[in-house]
Amino acid sequence: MTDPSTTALIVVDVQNDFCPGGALGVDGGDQLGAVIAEAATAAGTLVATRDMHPANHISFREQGGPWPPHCVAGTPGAELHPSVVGLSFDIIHDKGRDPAREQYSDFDDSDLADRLRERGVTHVVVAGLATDYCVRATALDAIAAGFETTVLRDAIAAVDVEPGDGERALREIRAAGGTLDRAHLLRGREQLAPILEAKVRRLREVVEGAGRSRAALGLSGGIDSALSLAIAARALGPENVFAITLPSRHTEQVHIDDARACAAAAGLPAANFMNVSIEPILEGIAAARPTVHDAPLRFGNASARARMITIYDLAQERDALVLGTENRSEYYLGYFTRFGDAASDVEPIWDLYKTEVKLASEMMGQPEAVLIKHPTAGLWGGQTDEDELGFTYHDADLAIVCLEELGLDVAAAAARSGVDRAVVERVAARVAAVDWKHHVPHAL
Ligand code: VGL
Ligand code: ZN
Repeated sequence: MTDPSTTALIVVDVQNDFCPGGALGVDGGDQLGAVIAEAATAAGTLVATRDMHPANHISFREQGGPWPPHCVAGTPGAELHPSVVGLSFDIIHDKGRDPAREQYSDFDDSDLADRLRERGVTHVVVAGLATDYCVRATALDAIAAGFETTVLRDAIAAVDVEPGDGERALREIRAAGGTLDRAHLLRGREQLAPILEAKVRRLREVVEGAGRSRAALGLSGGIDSALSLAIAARALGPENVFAITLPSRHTEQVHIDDARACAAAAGLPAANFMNVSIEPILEGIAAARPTVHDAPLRFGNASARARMITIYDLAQERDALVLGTENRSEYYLGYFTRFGDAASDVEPIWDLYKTEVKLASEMMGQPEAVLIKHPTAGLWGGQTDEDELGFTYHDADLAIVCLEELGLDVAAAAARSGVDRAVVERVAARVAAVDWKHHVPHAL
């Protein structure tokens, strides 16, 4: 992409104290090593920075500062984390040694800019910790110092003292003229493995936090519900998960069989899998709303809401939380029914794009038949999502990452992703058209 000889990668403060278990541990801080190592191969100059404080630093709580003591020079917490320690850094830059000054930026009162310029660097790529403090300040100062500046979105992690701090910092960096990129537009197995582990852990915490031990969800025979189920079975034990498949007249037998196979693959006892037709509910709806059949979309939405009522009642009967099955692709494309499949207590796969869901389902041992099937919302006979949307999920996923996460325009998103420009345009139009669905209800 860019010329390595004029590019420096600055690995900000990936130190033991900023990783989980450290004095100021940042969630995911220990997971950046693989992406950083990859990014390092495209940079002619590799810089590590370290927060390096005296024991009486002004930012520590005992001195009236906001932080617990961290990265005290000479302690193990101040050393580079093992995930990056093996890289051959050209420059190791320390900051924060003055007891009386906070220094979040590596360019603050330092010769780093000059040292980079001496090496012919014009482009600075920033990775590391923490997005909302030292990454933010370092990127903003790199821009101010005249470097073309890129923050690697998949090689950073935020403290998020207030939820959203990390995202706000990235918006600020873009507004100042910086750009965002990712080493991988979509995550592969290596990146997904720790994410799935974390989901298993967090689901257990959330269910326990709600004073429950069980979860219930609808199974369609597709990969999204299969993955939510697999995560739940691992988190709570298969005996504590209830799965129900809810066919209508349009549901082909193969999907019911696949749903049963998913439940079996996740280890659910046979009694925890239920198959209940929603036709009686649909008849009731049609009695109240005789024209519900007039448009496939109306009937489809009514079906999704009929399923929601059934799942919630099952959950209440079993004292379970309801798991949703919405993924990131459906979220951005607005491909969900409000109060239907979008209704849930927990969304286990909300942050995963469809392409990633497929890989994750494979990693969690879901059946081959489910993995290779064309995604369908099952709203009417023969329906497939990709026919209905007019593009493939894989293309949509790449386009959405570039448009929404990197903030690129259509032309730049097409160039970065390799997806046909006309497709990117269609995806962008759809994402924009359904944006209102993420802000409902609109309170006036
Ligand atoms: C940092 C808080 C305190 C950072 C340093 O490296 O982002 N954050 N000191
Ligand atoms: Zn510090």
